[in-house]
Amino acid sequence: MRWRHAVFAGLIPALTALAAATEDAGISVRDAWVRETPPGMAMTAGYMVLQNKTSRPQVLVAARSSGFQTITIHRSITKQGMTGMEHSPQVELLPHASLPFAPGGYHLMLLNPKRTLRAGDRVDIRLEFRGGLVLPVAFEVRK
Ligand SMILES: [Cu+2]
Repeated sequence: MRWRHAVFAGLIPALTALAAATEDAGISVRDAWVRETPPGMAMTAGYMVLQNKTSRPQVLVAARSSGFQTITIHRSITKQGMTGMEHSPQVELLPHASLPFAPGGYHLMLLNPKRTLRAGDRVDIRLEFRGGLVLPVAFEVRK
């Protein structure tokens, strides 16, 4: 029986790699928007609904855009009646689940926009996931 185990041990990693390749497109984003910035405002926030259509967890690890100096992933939290924000180095999406980035919760913190953002403008942001998947998303600027 020992040789059979050896065969299975060799097969399983190959099957896993195949599944990863076909499921990589299984993350979608909807309702992506960025809050309008008053002139001189050095930061704003981006919101969206992420949906993981795959059967594996997916992990958002970074967001980048040529329109901002820096983008970090934040979460608004309330502790002992005080509201603040904390940096989230990564956000895990559970299999077959959606996760909202919304006021009062997760958001993309967008620092130092290179131009004033007005309602109706479009902002392109690339979302980077663990494993190398990059998802370009067009965010609409809203009031
Ligand atoms: Cu923030």
